[in-house]
Amino acid sequence: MKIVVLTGAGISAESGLKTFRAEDGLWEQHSIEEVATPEGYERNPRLVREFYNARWQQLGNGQVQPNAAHRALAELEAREEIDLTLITQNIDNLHERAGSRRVIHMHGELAKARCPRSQQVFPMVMPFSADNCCTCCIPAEILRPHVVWFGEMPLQLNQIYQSLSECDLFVAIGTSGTVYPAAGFVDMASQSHAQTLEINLEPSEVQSQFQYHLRGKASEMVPKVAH
Ligand code: BJW
Repeated sequence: MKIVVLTGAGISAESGLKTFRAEDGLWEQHSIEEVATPEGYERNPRLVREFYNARWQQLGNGQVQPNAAHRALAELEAREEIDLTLITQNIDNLHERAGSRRVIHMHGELAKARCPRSQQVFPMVMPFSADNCCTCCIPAEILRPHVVWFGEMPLQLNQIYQSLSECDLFVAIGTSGTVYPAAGFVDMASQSHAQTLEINLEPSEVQSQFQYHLRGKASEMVPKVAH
């Protein structure tokens, strides 16, 4: 059975990471234009670096651990009869830390940095600063976070579209369905005659496009469905 799972910030919420659009979420303290666009980075790179450094610090402080939902997806991947494509919009590494081996990070990864000129990706030695430079260009460029901001192209889309066109089941977990192209995946999966299931605390913006819904916490719902 071919399953495509799309995860969003909600799956990491119970691990202690903030979602974006909750009342006390990441966007409450920052405007999207400030920290999630290439223009914002150009205007104030220091602020953007601080935003990602703070998130890195939180992730690495030992208190943030994968939860039961991350673990259930790792166990699902290990099952022989299941061909799982796990796509995450999250830049944290909680899926990998739970044991998932093949994760598509369509919006990038907090633990990596990228040369803005050559696009070469480097493992990041945190924190981000104006001193972190690439080794691929002369003169060396200041590395930017390896994340996908608004207006930029998400990563590994060809592979994602291929798996959506072939899947039997599409499951979205903990995502508000406000950001495209990810919010459009349910439509693509439906067109490929896949069954579709949304697991979320509240109805997402695209909930009407799903056949099945489970309302509740990912850490409770995902293990129930996956076992
Ligand atoms: C729980 C829970 C618990 C809580 N259990 N649930 C139409 C088509 C195509 C594109 C566009 C379009 N219209 C506009 C666009 C452009 C734009 C866009 O979508 N804008 C919207 C504002 C409308 N998109 C882009 O620019 C993208 N690029 C692009 O489109 O390129 C061109 C292209 C064209 C055509 C095809 C393909 C490409 C790029 C988008 C980049 C988004 N980047 C960010 C930042 C990443 C780095 C970082 O982390 O800092 O990605 S923004 C932010 O939003 C982040 C997230 O990945 C993303 C989605 O957020 P998510 O995960 O859904 O979080 P929340 O907070 O919104 O929701 C959490 C949910 O969990 C809630 O519903 C809770 O209820 C729930 N929850 N606790 C279960 N315990």
